[in-house]
Amino acid sequence: MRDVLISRLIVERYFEKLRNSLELDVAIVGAGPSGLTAAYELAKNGFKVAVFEERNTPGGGIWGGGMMFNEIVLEKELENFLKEVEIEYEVKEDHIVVDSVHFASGLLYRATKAGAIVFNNVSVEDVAVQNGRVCGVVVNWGPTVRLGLHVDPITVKASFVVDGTGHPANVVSLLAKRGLVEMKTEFPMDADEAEKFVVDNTGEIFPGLLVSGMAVCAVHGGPRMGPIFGGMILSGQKVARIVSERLR
Ligand code: 48F
Repeated sequence: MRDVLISRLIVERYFEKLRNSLELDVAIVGAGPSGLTAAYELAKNGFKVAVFEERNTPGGGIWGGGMMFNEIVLEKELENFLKEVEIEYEVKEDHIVVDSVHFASGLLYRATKAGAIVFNNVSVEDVAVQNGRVCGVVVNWGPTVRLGLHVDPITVKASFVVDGTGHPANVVSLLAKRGLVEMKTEFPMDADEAEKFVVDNTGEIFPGLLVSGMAVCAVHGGPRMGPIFGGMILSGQKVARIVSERLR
């Protein structure tokens, strides 16, 4: 019966992938633009990296563009990056405009092709902390967490963890509610300020835990922004650079 062969192929490959990912250089939480960019850069440089995404569809806020008009805008300085990852774009009025479906799928393709493993439907519900340092992520099925089922999670070891969970900064908030870090709140919309703020404040917030993308604004009290994504890419690149230097 071929159905059983199909099941076996899936189960064997998935569990091999999972077993090989139980000890990572970097665990990235959230497959939004900053997390995927960081995953791409780190995997490209030979680090063992996995992205944990609680939803079925990795890509975070990219797909919907602005108010579901599925186009996004980036700063012109991102042209070289888009060329490198072979994403098609148009330059208009000194900005880059990209089809958001093309952008999300292109980024995902590049990150996974470089060797990053994306575990979708897997939620990070806690972090592991030992000797005052974050040393892994505590994971469970996304639907299990959403339904509040009483099922214990499993732990994945990582030399560094990146909170790329966007506006709620879900990983940092786990430490904030225990009083281990201080967390501010996101400020009202200001795209001019926000892009720079995100990049400037991307970095380590607690030993072993770094923050990238919109989570930076929630953690450090920066303004929100609309469907302009240059800051997300630059933040993902910066977090990858910091982690790479520390791992070397
Ligand atoms: O929000 P998101 O796209 O993160 P980002 O990289 O980019 C922000 C922009 O999309 C946009 C913006 C900038 O222009 O304002 O919002 O900062 O993606 C975050 C991803 O993290 C997942 C969530 O489902 C989303 O796909 N996520 C959130 N919490 C968890 C998680 C969790 N606890 N475990 C796993 N994934």
